Order: sequence, then structure tokens, then C-alpha cells
Amino acid sequence: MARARILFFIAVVLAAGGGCGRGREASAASSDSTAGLGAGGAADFSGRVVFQSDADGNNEIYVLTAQGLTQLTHNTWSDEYPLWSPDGRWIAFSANPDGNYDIFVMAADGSGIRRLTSSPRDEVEQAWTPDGKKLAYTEEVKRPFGKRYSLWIKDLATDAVERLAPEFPDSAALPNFSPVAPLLAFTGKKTPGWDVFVYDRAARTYQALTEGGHACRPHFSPDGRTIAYVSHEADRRGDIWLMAADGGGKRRLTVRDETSDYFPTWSPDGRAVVFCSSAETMYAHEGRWGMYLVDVATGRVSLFYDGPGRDVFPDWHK
Ligand SMILES: [Ca+2]
Ligand SMILES: [Ca+2]
Ligand SMILES: [Ca+2]
Repeated sequence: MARARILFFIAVVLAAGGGCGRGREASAASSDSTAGLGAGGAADFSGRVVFQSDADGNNEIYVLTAQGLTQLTHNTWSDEYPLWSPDGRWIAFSANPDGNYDIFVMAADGSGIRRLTSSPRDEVEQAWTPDGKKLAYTEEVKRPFGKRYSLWIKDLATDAVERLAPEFPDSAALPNFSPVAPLLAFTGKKTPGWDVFVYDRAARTYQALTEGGHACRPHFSPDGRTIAYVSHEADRRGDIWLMAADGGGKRRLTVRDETSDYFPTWSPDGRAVVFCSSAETMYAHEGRWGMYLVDVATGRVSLFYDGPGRDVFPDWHK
């Protein structure tokens, strides 16, 4: 009963915020799926895709290659949002072994887990700097209604932590760095709903790249020229869109009114975006989710991987 009420409350708050695929705190992991991931229809591809799935009852981190699937975490809590370090040697992720979320790093084979945060608040949805020396993350602070989100950055060598984009006056979440310029893209709230912003780390200024409160989850292409993001503008459910790094040339890449298309990241060659899709929900903790590819030149969508769990937050390294 309590969980149902919490779920309802969170759903209302998320709906009011425009929805960005959040809702981890209500993680209602399926308990009827014990068969492991099995053959999920992986496409033929090169490289390694790290992602999360709740196929074993709570979220674990997996790596998919053309040779098959490797499970990296094995525990009773939620392991989420894995991201390769730029050199492909490490994976950063968010997990809640103590009941709140913290940021961790492990080696590419799942060994040597190192904890980076230990506050009673939730630290989630991190990003590597292009040199691999620092990790930015989102801190969530619960308020009477909803949450306040802010961005922080930690130096992995010195453990020094500082606020990121402190000039931005409202909630900021989901950092992503340009690989070629001192730019940080993030999801920010200035009006009801969320929009995509970019913060110039040299000039210490920010600007909105979208408006209207229907966009989130920006991710720079490998050459830094294009940003993939999620917009509800066309179908109210979510599609993958592209825009130039200055916000120009916006175009809808997945034209799929029947699905919520979310969590875009890029193929290493920048020719495709890997994303997740659900016909039932826009929240990663509920409904059914699989991973898809969309070709940037043609817009053609193909199934990438769909196992028995919710397969979300893919990140592809060469
Ligand atoms: Ca787990
Ligand atoms: Ca924490
Ligand atoms: Ca759609």
C-alpha cells in the first residue's frame, strides 16, 4: 500500500515536471524474471555496449558485444546508468547499496569497484570529462514537493569536489561534456518542464538550446558537432531529436508516435544513435524497454537488443 501511494505521488510529480525518464526511487523491479538475459536479438556490431537490465530482479550492469553478454554486477541493490570512461578502461555507474544513490567506478571487467560519493542524498546520472580525469554527477535533494537537482564535479586524483555551472539558478541534471569544446550540456528547469541547456565552462555562461519544457537528456556526438536529445514536442511521448551544438537545425530523428524513445547515446563512428524504446511508459523503472538503433542519415530504426528485463541506458565504446 505504502509503495503504491509513493509510486502514485512520484508519478504525479514527474508528470508535472514534464518527464525525463526518471523515477528510480520507485524502482519496482520485476521479480518473475529469473532466466537471465539469454538471446536478446543483438545486432551484429563492433565494440562494447554497457547497459542496465533488471532481468535478475534488480538492476545490474551488463556488457554486450557481438560475442555475447557479460554480467558485471551481482547484488541485491540497484546498479544503474553505466558509462564508459573515454579510454574504455572504466565504467562509472550509480548504485544504492546503502538505500540512497552514490557514484561508483569499476574496471571494464567489473573488478575493483571504487566509491566516489557517500552522502545520504542521491548522487546519480554522472558524466566523464573528455580527459577521463573527473566525473560530474547530479545531486538530488528531496523537497516537500518534488526534488531540487544540482550538478557537481569530482577530481578522481585529488577527490576535490566543486559545484558545476553554479550560475544556473534552477534545477540542473544529467551532465554531458562536449568531447572537443569546453561545453557542458545538461537538462535544466527554468520554466515548468525541462529543457536542454549548454554551459560554457570557460566563459561561465549558459544558454537554452530548447524552449517549451519538452526536452531533456542531451548527448554530444563523438565529433562534438551534434547533440542527440529527447523531445516530447511532436508526439507527447518522446522521440530522439538532433540539433547542432549551438541549438540550430533541430530535427526529429525517430518518427514514432506509438512509442516513448529515450536515453540516446551515439555509436563510436557517430553514424547511429542507440536508444531505448517503450510502448508503455517513459519511465525506466516500469513497463517494457528494449534497445534500438537509428541511422542518422536515413532515420531507419532497427532492433539492437531486447532481453527479458528492462534494457536501458546503453553506452557504446569502440
Ligand atoms: Ca544489482
Ligand atoms: Ca548518496
Ligand atoms: Ca515516439
